[in-house]
Amino acid sequence: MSTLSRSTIAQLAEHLENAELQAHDVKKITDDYPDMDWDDAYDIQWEIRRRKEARGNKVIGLKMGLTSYAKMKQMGVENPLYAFLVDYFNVPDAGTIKVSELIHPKVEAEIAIITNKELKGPGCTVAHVLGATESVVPAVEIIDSRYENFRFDLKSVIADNASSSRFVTGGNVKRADQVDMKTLGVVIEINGKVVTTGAGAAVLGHPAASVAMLANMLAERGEVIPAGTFIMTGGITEAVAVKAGDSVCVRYQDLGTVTMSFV
Ligand code: 0L1
Ligand code: MG
Repeated sequence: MSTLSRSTIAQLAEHLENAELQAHDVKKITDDYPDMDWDDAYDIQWEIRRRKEARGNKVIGLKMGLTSYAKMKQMGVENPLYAFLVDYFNVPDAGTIKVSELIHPKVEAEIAIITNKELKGPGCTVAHVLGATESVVPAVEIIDSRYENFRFDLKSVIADNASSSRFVTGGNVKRADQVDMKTLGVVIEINGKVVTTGAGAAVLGHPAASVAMLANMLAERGEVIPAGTFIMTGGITEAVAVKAGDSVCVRYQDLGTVTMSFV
């Protein structure tokens, strides 16, 4: 049940997308719309997606965010959220990312999967996800909340496409039966120094649980995860702020490394 009118949804989508495209921050939208509900928040996100597709951008994947209990606590939110990824978010491995195109980027190490069967909720489980996983891919997300100082609540950040801005994949892609996503370790190094480490279990106990949650959340809007979808399952580590001049190398147990430079 939405509370905002179609025109307010469209206006807020334009406002947040402009902040992303012009790399400037804004106040969290619930300050002006305190009564907006969860449907409104996702309606704004879906409207941003529609705007990008209408402009010719391709949706190339989905993501879950705020999937670690530590991060939910850190950001003061109660639940994970989902968002979409479009073509221009993708940066090749060893590529460069211009900080002038972003507001206040942070990097987080993630495990992504590519599905080979449709996943449909409600009732989607870890077992269904593992049975539908074609491959496991190391991925690094660059998040960039459009909100001042990353200060937001869950509804505002859902509307802002979960702070999505860039992502990099690389390393070695493996089949689901070749890796244990739960114990898989990662190390983030910035300028050659280890800044944080983690294991896949930080993501809702198992990264596949995050994908199951995604299927179950999408079911509430009558949507499915189509076969062949690339899905980033959520940060294993805390998100680490980066600046121009930083070189990031994320080492994944069994999956190689993903690197990028900020200029
Ligand atoms: O991918 C994510 O976990 C993004 C969550 C959005 C919250 C944030 O910007 O930290
Ligand atoms: Mg993320």
